[in-house]
Amino acid sequence: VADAASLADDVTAGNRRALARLISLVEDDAPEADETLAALYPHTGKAHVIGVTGAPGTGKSTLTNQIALEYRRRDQTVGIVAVDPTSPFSGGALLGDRIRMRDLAGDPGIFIRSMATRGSLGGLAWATADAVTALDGAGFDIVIVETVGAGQAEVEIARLAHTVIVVEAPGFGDDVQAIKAGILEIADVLVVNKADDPHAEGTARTLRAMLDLGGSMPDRRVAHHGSLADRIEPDRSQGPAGELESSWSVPVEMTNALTGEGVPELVDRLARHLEFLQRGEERERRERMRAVAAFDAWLREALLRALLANSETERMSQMVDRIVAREIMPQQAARMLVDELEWGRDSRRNA
Ligand SMILES: Nc1nc2c(ncn2[C@@H]2O[C@H](COP(=O)(O)OP(=O)(O)OP(=O)(O)O)[C@@H](O)[C@H]2O)c(=O)[nH]1
Ligand SMILES: [Mg+2]
Repeated sequence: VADAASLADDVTAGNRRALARLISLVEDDAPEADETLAALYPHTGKAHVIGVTGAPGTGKSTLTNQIALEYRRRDQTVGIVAVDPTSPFSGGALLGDRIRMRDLAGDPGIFIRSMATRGSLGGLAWATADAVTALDGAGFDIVIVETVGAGQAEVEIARLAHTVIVVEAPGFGDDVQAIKAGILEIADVLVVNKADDPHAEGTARTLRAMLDLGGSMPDRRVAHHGSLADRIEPDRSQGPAGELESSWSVPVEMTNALTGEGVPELVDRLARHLEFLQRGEERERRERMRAVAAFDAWLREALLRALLANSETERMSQMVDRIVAREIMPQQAARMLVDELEWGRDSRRNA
């Protein structure tokens, strides 16, 4: 614990090696990681966390590089986490990212880290959240998380980021089919990158039309039914987003990430989105929803661990036998196992 506290101190003091070490601990899912993050946690919550997502090859890394350079011009420090869920299969892509981000190398106001975990995509999402906490605690003004838009990962990013940039690229002409369903819903800012492409204007027009048609998008940041959110914040977590949410209209920006054209305007937008969040209760609403979602997920994890630690392997094995023999259903077995625990019975009485 003393080690964790001193590592946390080093991180908050701006020691880059300590920060790198902490993120490695996070990636390895080491026990010291949690202790260090816990010590760091009171120092967090200051960074503007920006998610950059979109289909492969749309220019997310190149654009992230430019956004970071623009923030540096504005005297803001920037931490970057590049997440590649497929990295175990394409180590080369990460190397490519590192090379493209070379403009930023050597600048103490920048910290870049590619995340790779051997675990599941879910595990990667948590490791990324912890890396964001680490960068936030290290005092970076801006924390950018780049992920390939791959289904659930987009939603996880939306939970993590204050501002979500969805990057699209032209080249599909005006074909709306090419725009992945669902991804528009998590965008706070849409970017058509590769503005040098003759189809870029058309793509931007199509996106603007889609946004107009969509009206107020359902907020996908909501938690699922049967979650902690249902109990704690039934009004906030379900149903249409609040008035404030709908008062932000998603802009479509055009950028050329090779030259940096359009990037200052994009960064202005990001700043305006942060102002929007801070104006009303929107930031507070999002913070609470993030807190509830994280609490809910960890609660499930902790409960399962406690249950497994307190249940006889033999007993569980018997239950599996009975399920296979069709004497009891899996849900009955689960209920029975919980009921057999002291605290399981208590919780039922209180429910
Ligand atoms: N013409 C043009 N090419 C661009 C632009 N931005 C990026 N590219 C190129 O598009 C390719 C992909 O760029 P990346 O930045 O790696 O895209 P990415 O979205 O990070 O890719 P993944 O991380 O693999 O999903 C590279 O060859 C870039 O040089 C742009 O604005 N215009
Ligand atoms: Mg990339």
